[in-house]
Amino acid sequence: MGRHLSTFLLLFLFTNSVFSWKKDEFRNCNQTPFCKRARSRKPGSCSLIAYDVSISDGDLVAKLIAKQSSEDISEGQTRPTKPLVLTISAYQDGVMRMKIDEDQSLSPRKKRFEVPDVIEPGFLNKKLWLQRLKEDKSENGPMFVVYLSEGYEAVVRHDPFEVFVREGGENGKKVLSLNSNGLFDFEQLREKEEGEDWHENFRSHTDKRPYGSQSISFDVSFYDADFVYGIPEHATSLALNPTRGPGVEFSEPYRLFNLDVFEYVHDSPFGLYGSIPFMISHGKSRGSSGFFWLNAAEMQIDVLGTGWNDENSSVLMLPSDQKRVDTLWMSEAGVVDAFFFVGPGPKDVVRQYTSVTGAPAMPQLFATAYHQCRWNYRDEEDVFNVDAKFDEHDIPYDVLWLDIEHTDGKKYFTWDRMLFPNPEEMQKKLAGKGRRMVTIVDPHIKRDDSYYIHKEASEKGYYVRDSTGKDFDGWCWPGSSSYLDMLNPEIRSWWAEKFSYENYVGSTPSLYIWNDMNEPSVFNGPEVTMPRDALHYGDVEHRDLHNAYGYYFHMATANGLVKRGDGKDRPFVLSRAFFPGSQRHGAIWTGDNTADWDQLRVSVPMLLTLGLTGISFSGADVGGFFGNPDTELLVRWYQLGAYYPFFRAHAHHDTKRREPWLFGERNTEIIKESIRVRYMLLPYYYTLFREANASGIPVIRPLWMEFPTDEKTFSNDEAFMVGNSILVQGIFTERAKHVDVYLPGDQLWYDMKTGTAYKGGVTHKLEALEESIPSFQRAGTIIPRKDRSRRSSTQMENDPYTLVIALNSSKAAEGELYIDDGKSFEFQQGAYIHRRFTFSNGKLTSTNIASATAAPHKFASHCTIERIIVVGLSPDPKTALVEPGNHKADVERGPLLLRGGPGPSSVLTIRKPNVNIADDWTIAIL
Ligand code: NBV
Repeated sequence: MGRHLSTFLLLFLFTNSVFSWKKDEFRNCNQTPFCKRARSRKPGSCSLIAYDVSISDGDLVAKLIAKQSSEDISEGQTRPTKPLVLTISAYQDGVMRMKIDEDQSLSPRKKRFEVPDVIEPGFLNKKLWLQRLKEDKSENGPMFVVYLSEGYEAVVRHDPFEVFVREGGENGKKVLSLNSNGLFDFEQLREKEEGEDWHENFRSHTDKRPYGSQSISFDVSFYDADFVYGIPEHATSLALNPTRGPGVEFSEPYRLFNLDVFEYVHDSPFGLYGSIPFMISHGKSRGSSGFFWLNAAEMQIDVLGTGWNDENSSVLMLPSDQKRVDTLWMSEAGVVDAFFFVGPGPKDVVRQYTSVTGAPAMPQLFATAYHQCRWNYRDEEDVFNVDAKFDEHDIPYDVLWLDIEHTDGKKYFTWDRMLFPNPEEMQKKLAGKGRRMVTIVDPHIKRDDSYYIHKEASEKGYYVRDSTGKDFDGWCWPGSSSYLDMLNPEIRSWWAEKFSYENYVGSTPSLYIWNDMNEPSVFNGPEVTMPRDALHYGDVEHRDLHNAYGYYFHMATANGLVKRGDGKDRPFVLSRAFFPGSQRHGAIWTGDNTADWDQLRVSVPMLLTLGLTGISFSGADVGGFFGNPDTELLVRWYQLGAYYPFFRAHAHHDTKRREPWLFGERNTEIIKESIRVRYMLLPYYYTLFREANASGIPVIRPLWMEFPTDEKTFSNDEAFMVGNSILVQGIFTERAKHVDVYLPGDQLWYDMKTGTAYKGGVTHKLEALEESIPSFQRAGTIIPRKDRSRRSSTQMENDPYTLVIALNSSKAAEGELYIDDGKSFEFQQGAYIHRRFTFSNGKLTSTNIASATAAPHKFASHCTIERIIVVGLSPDPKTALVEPGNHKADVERGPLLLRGGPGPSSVLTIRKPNVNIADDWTIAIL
């Protein structure tokens, strides 16, 4: 009893300290010596020059050496530096890789850490053989130029050293550059000198720093850019605000350090749960370019506002007419392993980035539908009641989630058998309606000898070690906990085995997984995480891989789900922490947001940013995790959340219950309608998930990704595109009467509810309706839907389709539909259907666009098209002729668009053309 009480008290104390986030629990740049040093460095202070430039094994290689004379060194101005080695390689499709590391032939103190398992193996095969090295003269000595790809060259300037990509030709414009402001600095490993103290203290924690300072920093410039975007995760605007320079708002750099931040604020450069050091620029005149630094140590990035460097502008070597955005990148450790992406379109950059870090995994269809979560659904009865209520109210949902309280004492893979005596039956009962469940599996392992996971892990030596070599012991939900060393592939496969049906007792094929707290969160650790001097596989320090810890955990869990059973199903694992490449392992959500309007608003730029950086399957907790949303906020959140790629409602255990039917009949109806709209659009979403899987282009996109020359879109983060066809505008204020919606492009947009046409290129002041937020279909597009209302996506499988055609000014439109079995990997062997629908000259045509290697016969669909809605056709057609078959279908005017009201007379419906979705056919309107 006494022991339980003290455990409870300790837990209370620790969790309470987590439960009251104060800024000073986390380090700022001034308290982070490497950041402070890098930020105080003067432009032009880098004295490295590039020499011995040559081509070796198809790469450009050079040495970087300090220019100082021997007198400078003897006067003790600075330590002598050993040369660094620079390597530049080119890859297909406009990707350049640049590495800078210590010279291994000079036996550095240790090999600095390079993050393994992130680069997509196929990418390395895309290497091009650099050959043509030429030398250009410049005022400051030679510049070494290699042909990079069609229209682009890589240039290494000798003195001061600078690397840049430019458009082809001597006077080609710069696209991206590194060290143009002379801020490059690389602290090499060295032996400790007498009297030196390398310890770093923060609050009550000491980091032993056995290898001393080893940070790297440099400036990167993006040319012809109006804005830069990316580098999640921060709760802030889509276009990144400057962090330095005249009149800046943020005084801290954007921090990339995976942290469990309690009650994060909505407009801050503070680092949250995940980190992706990838930035994308965009500007009207040229388009986009991108820069990615593969490095898993703490990073801080400054966006330097115009005029940041006025007093030092003479150090710059830039043609005056070229606009640019300068940035400063600082990391605590690791090497420079950087990728330059030439674009030139935003979609090109994202494709180039995901060619390096991998394409987003194709989710199972159910995972793209609606998820119902709460901390916690208490017991089986609660689960069954919630499940039954969805049916009673005729609201579809696909997945019911169980949070940490379902376990026996926070020992993952176990069940609290008092509350969940028959987990298998419970899952089977839901599976009977085509529904799934998700349980949470966190990375902290309870140090309890009677817990099999702990017993095995400690016997096998599978835990991360503290700086003294003992198993690291930290405090988390279960009390004293250890953390598996996920850097080690052997441990990852051992972990993956834990998800087999035999090992995970009580699991069934309809159970999927949620990885929380994988930053990793350690309640009593420095900044609520693991000490940086903790040790991993191969004696890698935690500081080197901190930002990738959650990535490895997510990867191992996803592999576990792939392996279990017959290994046929695609996994579904939601993770809170992330790193480049996480898109290959599953979905991400934005963690513990709060039920307020600002957090509803910031969810849009946060998710758009994730999409730009490869993570297209992402969502924010609908309703807000902390606090009780009032009814209006909750309703608005459902209306917006229904368009998030990952659509899940979730709530903290201290909040009031908020299932969709608890807010009065009318609100239940409105929430139901927003969920149903998502279900109707599932065929469209699934097609977009496939596009993301094939090309990296995200499911939801900033407007400028679709309208790259429209400047008005560049900093719009209140609206977004779903694919290329739908624009959604959120409503982020209470009792809004009106909402301003900017509709880009020079074509029309059709209100998806009413069919009313709006001009593009104009901001429209629209009445804010209670029942829905504004959504528009772009003229010239075709959207596939399934309109019949069912309990879950599984039950829609054989339902017929509706096509919604919005015609442009040439009375033409096109769209796509992708279908597969919704669950297995067979689509990778060609078992899918991919159709293009084109409307022109009054005729709709369906053609096959599955790739030549596809084997569509392996996947058949007997679904038909039950309705075709055409918006924007003025003559009064009577009938439609379907070929082959030469049969007629009825055409009617003014039908329903989305449920909710009759459309205007420019909308017509072709009823029951009854063609098969997989076939070639035409339908002519007569
Ligand atoms: O597991 C409990 C919660 C979870 O509901 C939430 O979604 C996570 O982000 N978890 C965090 C731990 C406690 C947060 C206060």
